[in-house]
Amino acid sequence: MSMQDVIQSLENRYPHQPEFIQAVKEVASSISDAYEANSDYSKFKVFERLTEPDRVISFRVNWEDDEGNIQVNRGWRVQFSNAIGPYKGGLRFHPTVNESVLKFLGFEQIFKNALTGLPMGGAKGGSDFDPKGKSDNEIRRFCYAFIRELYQYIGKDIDVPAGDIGVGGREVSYMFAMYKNLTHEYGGVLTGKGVGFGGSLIRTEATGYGAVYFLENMLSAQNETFTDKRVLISGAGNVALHAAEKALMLDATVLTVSDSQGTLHDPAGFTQEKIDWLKDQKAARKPLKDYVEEFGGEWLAGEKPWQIKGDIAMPCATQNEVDIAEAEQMVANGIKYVVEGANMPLTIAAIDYIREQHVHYAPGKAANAGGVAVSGLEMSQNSVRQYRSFEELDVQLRQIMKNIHDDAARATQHLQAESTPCIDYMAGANIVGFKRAADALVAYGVLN
Ligand code: NDP
Ligand code: 2IT
Repeated sequence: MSMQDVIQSLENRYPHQPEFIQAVKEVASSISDAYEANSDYSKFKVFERLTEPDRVISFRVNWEDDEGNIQVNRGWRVQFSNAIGPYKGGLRFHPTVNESVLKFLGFEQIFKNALTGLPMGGAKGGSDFDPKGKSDNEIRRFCYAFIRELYQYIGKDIDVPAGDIGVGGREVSYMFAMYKNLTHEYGGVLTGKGVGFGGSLIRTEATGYGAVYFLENMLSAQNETFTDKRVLISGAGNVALHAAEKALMLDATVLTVSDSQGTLHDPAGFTQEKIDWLKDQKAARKPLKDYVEEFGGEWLAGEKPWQIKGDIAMPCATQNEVDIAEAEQMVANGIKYVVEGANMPLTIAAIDYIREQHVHYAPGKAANAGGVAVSGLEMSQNSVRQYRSFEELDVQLRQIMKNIHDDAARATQHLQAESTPCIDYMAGANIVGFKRAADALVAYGVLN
């Protein structure tokens, strides 16, 4: 079957999984030459195998709310591929979670994890549970109930979950506690645990910091620096606020963050004090717009950040948050670099448009791989039962992001068009990630 036939059969089989089909098409669009260059790939049906998860585990989660009512949610774990290491990827708790979203995320995770150079396969999981408006006790009871269902399918050498939207250190620690309680095993199993009982330093910061380290390499490839660059960030969660913090540390000016309610624009730029305030405000689940009373700036209710003029855009909220109209707005407002902190934040039409406009573009699977990379370092620290220092891990994270940048750039060097200064990181990341997983499948023969 050709890659096109595989996609057609996926579309026939999964007509209700648009996000998953979108992610497959995006990868397919850049790997066809690499695929055809190695006849083993079609002989061993590598594309067909990598686009069907090893398994999807779905389950019901019963939990009790503060009023004593029984609540019922759905939970999933998509174990996509363990070709190059144990299944690895985050858990998302958000009302929009469904099988399509988790399959797209699990599929992307295969290539992202391969890009880190660490031995990790791809997976994703989560629930349609909405943490918003829930008490701390309800969150704890939900996390316990979720892992009570999932624990039998995961393990430190089998499948290692972590956080994602709606799941941070607190939730991971509750789930780790329940896993430990049920299995009597202190092996690590989830990453992003609290520091002091197995968690790694810099895991919290790693995705946002890593995305900015990736950007640092993109800028230097164009002989540019962060100085005088205006950065627009969407999202105000873990990834967004740590991206803002690192961009500030490297001398950029960060003008916006946002959430599902609107955009916060501070023309004076965020300082560390302001970012610390934002972290506290989000942790307390209080509104972003209170910032204006504290520090000034403007609150744009219901708006996204792309109406503001800037040089660099970092979408760090969620999938498909930037469509073609917003991509046009970015270009019209002077954006020259788009770096995806979120997973698949741009629609295919938006990606096509900014690339046509010669905007430097880094796809999420390359730019946001810092989080899972440090998860990989947490796994190795857990295995040897030792901790590494913040400074040591920061150096490693920065080096991993440089390696991903350089590997992706090298993979497409021979295709570099003279008409554009842009490096094709999208094709590069897809080709490098795909080959690493595909070569393992060829070596295994018929098995996974
Ligand atoms: P958080 O839960 O910490 O923050 C999510 C942020 O995005 C919040 O500001 C939230 O706003 C906003 N958001 C979420 N969903 C929507 C939506 N449907 N519409 C508008 N805004 C939305 O999550 P993270 O920062 O961890 O994750 C952000 C992105 O980064 C995701 O795409 C995730 O997959 C990706 N990512 C995360 C990694 C990690 O290590 N955490 C690693 C690699 C990628 P509000 O609070 O109003 O809901
Ligand atoms: O999308 C991602 O890479 C994550 N949410 C982090 C996964 C992980 O296992 O650390």
